[in-house]
Amino acid sequence: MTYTLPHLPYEVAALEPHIDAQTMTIHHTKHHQAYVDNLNAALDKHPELYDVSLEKLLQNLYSVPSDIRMAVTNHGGGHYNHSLFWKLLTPTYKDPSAKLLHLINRDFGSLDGLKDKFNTAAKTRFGSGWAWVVLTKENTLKVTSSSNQDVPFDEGTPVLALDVWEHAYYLKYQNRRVDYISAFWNIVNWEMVETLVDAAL
Ligand code: MN3
Repeated sequence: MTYTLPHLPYEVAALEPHIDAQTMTIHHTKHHQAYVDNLNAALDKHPELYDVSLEKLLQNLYSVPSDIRMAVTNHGGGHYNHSLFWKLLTPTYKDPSAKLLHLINRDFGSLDGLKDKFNTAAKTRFGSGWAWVVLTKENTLKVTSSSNQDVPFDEGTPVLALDVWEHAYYLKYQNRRVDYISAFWNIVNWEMVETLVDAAL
């Protein structure tokens, strides 16, 4: 089965003023769509790989045929990351539950402790990439970042993600990546974070 662009779980303007409708529209229907199209174009050369989940392909890139490995890394990663990212945003913000906050406090001291580490990772990722919270194999929460569309599976299971490619913020924030990062905390879907943590524990 070829990959298709997932629907956004909210209207394109729903995350304003933090993420504007024009950025959402272009990001979703142009950038994300291009990752989907390019992933399909690569897998069309080895259609048996449509039967392997995208997660498995990305976790075992060395088993992907070398002629499409780079395309699967970049466009498969792009499709995977954006599909996750849209779900991690919400127009109806709610603080983390007591249960999730307990884990956050254990591993970062406080929610502000998590935010500080994450903000630094997002700010200092040079060029294009992502900031992440992952749940490690030892079941602890950890902040990391990755370049391009790489997914940090070697560090753990992604449970929170922020796209820091310029295409994610440039129309509204221009060079002010820091302002985009602070705005992100108003639209984080902590319920989804908890769901992802629960599934990985
Ligand atoms: Mn993007």
